[in-house]
Amino acid sequence: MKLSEELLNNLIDITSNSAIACYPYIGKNEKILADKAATDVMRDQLNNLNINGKVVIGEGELDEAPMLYIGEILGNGNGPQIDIAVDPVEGTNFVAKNLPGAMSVLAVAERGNLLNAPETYMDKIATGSHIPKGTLDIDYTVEQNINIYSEITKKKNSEITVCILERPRHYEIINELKKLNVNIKFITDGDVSGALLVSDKKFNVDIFMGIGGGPEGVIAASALDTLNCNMQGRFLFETAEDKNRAFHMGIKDLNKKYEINEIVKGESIFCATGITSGDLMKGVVKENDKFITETIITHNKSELKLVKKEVSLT
Ligand code: VTB
Repeated sequence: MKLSEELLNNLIDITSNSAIACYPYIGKNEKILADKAATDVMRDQLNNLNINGKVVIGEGELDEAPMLYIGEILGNGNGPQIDIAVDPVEGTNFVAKNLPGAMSVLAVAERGNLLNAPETYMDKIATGSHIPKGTLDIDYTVEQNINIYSEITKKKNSEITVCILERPRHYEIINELKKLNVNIKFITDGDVSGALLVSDKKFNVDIFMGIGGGPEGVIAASALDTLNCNMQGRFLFETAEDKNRAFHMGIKDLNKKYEINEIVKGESIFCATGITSGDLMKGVVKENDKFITETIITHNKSELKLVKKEVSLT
């Protein structure tokens, strides 16, 4: 095991502190300030670690983002070579409007093991570990996927729930699901959390599908992989410029359908602290002279662990 327990604990501290940095902005309608507060803390603290880190999923690219851009080198250089995916605030709208489900997220893997994802969309499908790998497929119709799922699980359509981002681009899928009498869990943002809902029966989500952010897809895959779940993804490019940029990031086949093990390889850690309370964990709570945070962490085929932390106000 190359990713150490020490690194794991450091990551919990960092996402906790970046979630706390966001706390003053909850419900203030200031997405950019919230994101900056969390990003600054995450960046500073990652830079203090004994790692030779490289951001592969970041807050934009060098020319457009002052912090945590793709390709940025982090850490003091004295430690393992790792790839880092950062999402200091997953669900900036949730923080701005004080809605459930915002979290601060980091994922790491050994160097070269996390797909470099461009800032573009990704078509995704994910299921839990009870479904054999390669069973559902983004290239099948909605009906085919539902039929296969129903056959394997012996669930009627009316007992199946699909989670999907509520967007006009999904109207066709949504109509199809309605026709099939499948239940829908709509999410307005935050499709990292949405995808993770397939990881445990208690969340009552059978399948996650639809088009969301590519970087969010890679981050979700890093958690789903350690939990033995399934995911497929395919980048979608709107403009020639998008395609060109992706090509230069090393994506040679722009139509490639990625299996989860091509998105994340080997050992990985996924670490997310709640900013506002959601399905996965509670948000930051301020109590007298301390903050209380909840973090979920996965590592190397372990269970999804929930860690509570108390951080004193200084
Ligand atoms: C999703 C969601 C994000 O972007 O990836 C979504 O997880 C996709 O983009 O929280 P659109 O909003 O354009 O559909 C977010 O909502 C925001 O980054």
